[in-house]
Amino acid sequence: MKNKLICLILLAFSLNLQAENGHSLWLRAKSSGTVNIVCAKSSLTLAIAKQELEQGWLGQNGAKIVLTVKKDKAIENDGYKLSENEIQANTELGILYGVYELLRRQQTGEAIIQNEICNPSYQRRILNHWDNLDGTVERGYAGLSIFWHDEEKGYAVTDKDRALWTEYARANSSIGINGAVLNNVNSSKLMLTSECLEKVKAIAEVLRPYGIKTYLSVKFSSPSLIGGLQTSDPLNPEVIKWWKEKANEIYNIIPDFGGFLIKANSEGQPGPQDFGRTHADGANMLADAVKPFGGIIMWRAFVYEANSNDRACQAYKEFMPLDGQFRDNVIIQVKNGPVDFQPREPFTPLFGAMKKTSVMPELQITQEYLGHSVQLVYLATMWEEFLKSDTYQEGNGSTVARTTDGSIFPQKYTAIAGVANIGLDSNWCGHHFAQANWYAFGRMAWNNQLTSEQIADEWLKLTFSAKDEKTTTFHAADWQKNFLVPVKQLMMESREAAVNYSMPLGLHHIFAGLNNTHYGPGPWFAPKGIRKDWTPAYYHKADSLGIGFDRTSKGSDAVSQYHEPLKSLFNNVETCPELYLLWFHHLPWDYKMKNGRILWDELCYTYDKGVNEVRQFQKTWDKVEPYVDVQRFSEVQSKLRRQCRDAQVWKDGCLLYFQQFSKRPIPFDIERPVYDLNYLQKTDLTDMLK
Ligand code: GCW
Repeated sequence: MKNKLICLILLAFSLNLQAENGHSLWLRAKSSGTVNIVCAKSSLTLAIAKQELEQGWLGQNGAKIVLTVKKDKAIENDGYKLSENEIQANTELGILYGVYELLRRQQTGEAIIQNEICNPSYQRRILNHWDNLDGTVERGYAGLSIFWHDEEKGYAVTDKDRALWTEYARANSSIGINGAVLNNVNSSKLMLTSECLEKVKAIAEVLRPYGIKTYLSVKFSSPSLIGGLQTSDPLNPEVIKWWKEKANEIYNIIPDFGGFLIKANSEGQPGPQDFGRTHADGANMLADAVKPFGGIIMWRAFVYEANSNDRACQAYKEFMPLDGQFRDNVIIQVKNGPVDFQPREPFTPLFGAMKKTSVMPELQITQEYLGHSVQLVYLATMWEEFLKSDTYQEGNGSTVARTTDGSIFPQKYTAIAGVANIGLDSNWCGHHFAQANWYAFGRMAWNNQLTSEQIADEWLKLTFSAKDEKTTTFHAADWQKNFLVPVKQLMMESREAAVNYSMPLGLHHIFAGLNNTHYGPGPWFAPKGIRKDWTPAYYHKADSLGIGFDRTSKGSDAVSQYHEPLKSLFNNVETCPELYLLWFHHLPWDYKMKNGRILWDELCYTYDKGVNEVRQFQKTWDKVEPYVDVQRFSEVQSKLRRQCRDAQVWKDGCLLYFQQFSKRPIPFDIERPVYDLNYLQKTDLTDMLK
């Protein structure tokens, strides 16, 4: 009996040791020896750099490392020159980035080449938090905001807050993120009140030593909403004065403040068009207010009108005529795709087309349309596809990456933004694998030529290290073969699987509409009186003749917004990549695909394939159990089970719904649906799928 008790205690103790809630992210290295750091300067940032080296050193025991802040023409911005025993940078922040890179290489085993120069692709690498001042997060699936709390706590700042922000800042800095927009683009008018700004100051103080600037989303109508003015017309002298004074007030308390992000005349938000002015009038007025302090304005191009015949055309139509009219400290922030962060879209045609205006990509890290924090979807493959898309605007090789990072156009400022997936959940992102998307965004923002595979490899090594407690007994080779290789493959296939089981062949925006969750299928959703472009039928256009959105020259002509050869390539059904087929074409159900199948059959096989892919992910994950701590293993396992149920619902819902139009059988060699369409149409899928 006594022995049994001791065993139980020991078991509980060892389980506790293995308890692993994922809070440490990819920052787990514990030094294996000492390091002798030589650094002539001292500052908060350099102190962090030294501390990181001491904590995470896996190099030679007792080795010397020199940190040198000294200008070198080859080093740009906060880049650095890396050697095994020296890091040189123009700035202290560059040293810190170099330290993180050195430690990463020590941990992953990637070679350190003598005097390698590493420069960032974008000057500003920014997270956009869609956090509301009441602590909720729009499209957040990882708990409440880490910055804002409910009214009861008001804007008070506690030590606990500061400790969490420090961890957040460290995580960002370790992957090169150097900016954070602290609040939702659907901004509260209270954001610019002095009380609220005091809190921003407190956050900025914590983020600063890690090289992270703070930015704010602002309401364009702030002068009338909180400033007591009659108007917010950007050409009105009182309004201009109000913004100048506000900028002054902000920079007085936050001298390194980054600037403003604005969602204007979009989804009901106020903007310059309310006063008969243009986006350029609005953006320039704000740009002038922050210019004396070195601030920038990120002006979003996410605009679409109710009742337009094609929402995908709108941003280009509104913004192209304004090319060249913006101040040099304005950057137009453009979502990767022309509709809205869908599982797959072609790139927004504004990239490369706006030649006299700075343009920055906006990616969505939070999985609004890709399974929230329930589904395992590694987004870096999608971002790689996007960044490497050739716009052809300045000849072959004018990729989105190169048209936005200053390689082709001489932009004064270059930037990239990612909508954050971070909340108060103990593992930060809701799903352990969603951390990989935060990580990948930072890494790609730093180096837009990195491959998604390289990043997955790094992230897995850092996050599920072969060197941690449970796996020390495994040889690295064994770990690589049985954990790294299969799990990396799972990650690499995960986004395509999500496309397959939700919106294959160019389908888009066919989500369940109930409660606006964007979770689960809803191609049928069409309540009376709703805006047409908020119903899936607007996008899939299924009818007895066929399915798909005709964006060819005979349809909405969205193709003409692309540069040749893309315009013709997309326009012609023979040459249009099948990945985008139903994005650009409305085709008959018996349209012949390249593999000889008819479109309807291909749709069925692709949905089915998606479901089977997730079933395979389950097997892969179950097999790696010996290599993963108990908690993370079972949490991921349970989420994969639900992902399978979700995928099944997607397949059944979409195929049974579209079958009403195609009037053809689901090919008999694939698994039959298991849900009734009726049932799916009546159910709130977010509840059902829980
Ligand atoms: O994708 C849509 C989202 C909205 C979001 C909007 C935007 C912040 O459904 O929740 O609002 O895009 O990007 O402005």
